[in-house]
Amino acid sequence: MSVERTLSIIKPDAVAKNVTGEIVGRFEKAGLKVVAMKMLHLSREQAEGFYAEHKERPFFGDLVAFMTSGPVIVQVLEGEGAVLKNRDLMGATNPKEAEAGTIRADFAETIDENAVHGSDSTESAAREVSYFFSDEEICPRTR
Ligand code: RTP
Ligand code: MG
Repeated sequence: MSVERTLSIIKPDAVAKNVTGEIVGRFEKAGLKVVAMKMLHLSREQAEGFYAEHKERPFFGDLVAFMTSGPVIVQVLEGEGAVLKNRDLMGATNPKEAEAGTIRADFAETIDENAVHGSDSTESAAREVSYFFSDEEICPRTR
């Protein structure tokens, strides 16, 4: 497994619940390093562009409405196998099916408001990281 980068979004429900620190703590405890981080209130255009792959799905409108309902925290996480590691920490898309101890099991109740996003492959990670961050905004961790 090699050192990878992945994009994480702490979604509006988790920001509203005031659990962003606990969620970042889980990434850090698992050995992922934050190399970029910012808070944003996504515009409709930003949310639609980000989730463009889902634009034909029945839930697309609700997803965009939710993602623009309040601020989010977008982060680039770096580490060995970061993409899969983050997906494991997040748990299943539907919190009711998420394994105990995962972020979605602990902080989310519904599939529509499920606390976090994480890139699902290194290819999506590259696209998603550059969707939110310029090269100058990413800070390589030297220690
Ligand atoms: P994400 O992209 O947010 O990390 O979530 P994911 O990979 O686990 O799930 P994905 O299939 O990419 O879906 C993106 C988001 O759309 C909402 N969704 N709703 N009602 C539904 O059946 C449904 N399916 C997906 C979820 O909020 C999901 O995170
Ligand atoms: Mg996805």
